[in-house]
Amino acid sequence: MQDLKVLHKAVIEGDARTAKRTTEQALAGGVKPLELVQDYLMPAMAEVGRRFETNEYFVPELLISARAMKAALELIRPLLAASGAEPVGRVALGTVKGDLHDIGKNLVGAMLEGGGFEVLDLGVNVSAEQFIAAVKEKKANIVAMSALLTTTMPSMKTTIDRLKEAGVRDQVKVLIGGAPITRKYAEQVGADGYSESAAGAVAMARQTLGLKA
Ligand code: B12
Repeated sequence: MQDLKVLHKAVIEGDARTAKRTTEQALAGGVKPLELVQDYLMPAMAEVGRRFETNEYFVPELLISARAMKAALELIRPLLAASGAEPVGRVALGTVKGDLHDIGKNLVGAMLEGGGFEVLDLGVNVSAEQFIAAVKEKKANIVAMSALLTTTMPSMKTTIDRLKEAGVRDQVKVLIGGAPITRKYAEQVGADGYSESAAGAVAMARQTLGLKA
């Protein structure tokens, strides 16, 4: 079994090929997909964030690290998905308007799929209207919004307000998350749930639908 620190290092250094190859080998060797995410990929991305904050990294480094993380996640995502059982709920998931960060959102989506939810991934820069359309047309019963920028957090409130105006707020539970989001903020904007992690998102989604955690 290879040393999985190689995977951690590959994401930090933005080496997508090594990240992909190491992930493939680890999965073939029986390492659990969730272990790869929680013990190697997420800590690596946290270190990338730390380097960015201390000006050791700039936007180009962020991008190549994000690409390496995605290369690994693409292999892991399908494995986290449910085994074909009836979905426990349908989630309209997206990064809010003005915001292009999608790594956390993708992890949340993968974890929700792993938790038995059907995920309608609306992508990034998602408007209130797009969330409303997913509720009305695709019958989503959870709206899950991600925001990484303090400047895009207000889009969450806008979406919740528009869901009310469209008369569908009562049909859905609203979950929010992303690095700048707090429980207090979730309460302020009238969301039904908040979690600081992708794993917590699954428990929160189940809880809001009244299912056992
Ligand atoms: C990678 C990154 C980028 C990449 C994004 C690539 C991509 N495809 O996503 C690129 C280079 C494109 C980028 C661009 C920008 N970025 Co940026 N970026 C980051 C960085 C380093 C990491 C974010 C990340 O992926 N984290 C890893 C994931 C796994 O964590 P996460 O997103 O928080 O998600 C977890 C939880 O929050 C939660 N979660 C997330 N969403 C949801 C949703 C729900 C419903 C739930 C329940 C939970 C949940 O679960 C996830 C898993 O546990 C952060 C720094 C940081 N420490 O956060 C800055 C950061 C977010 N970026 C920042 C900035 C300023 C920008 C730019 C404006 C830079 C620029 N000058 O152009 C642009 C904005 C572009 C735009 N319009 O969106 C700032 C934001 C500052 C602020 N106060 O708003 C940060 C904080 C860096 C900093 N300290 O200055 N960025």
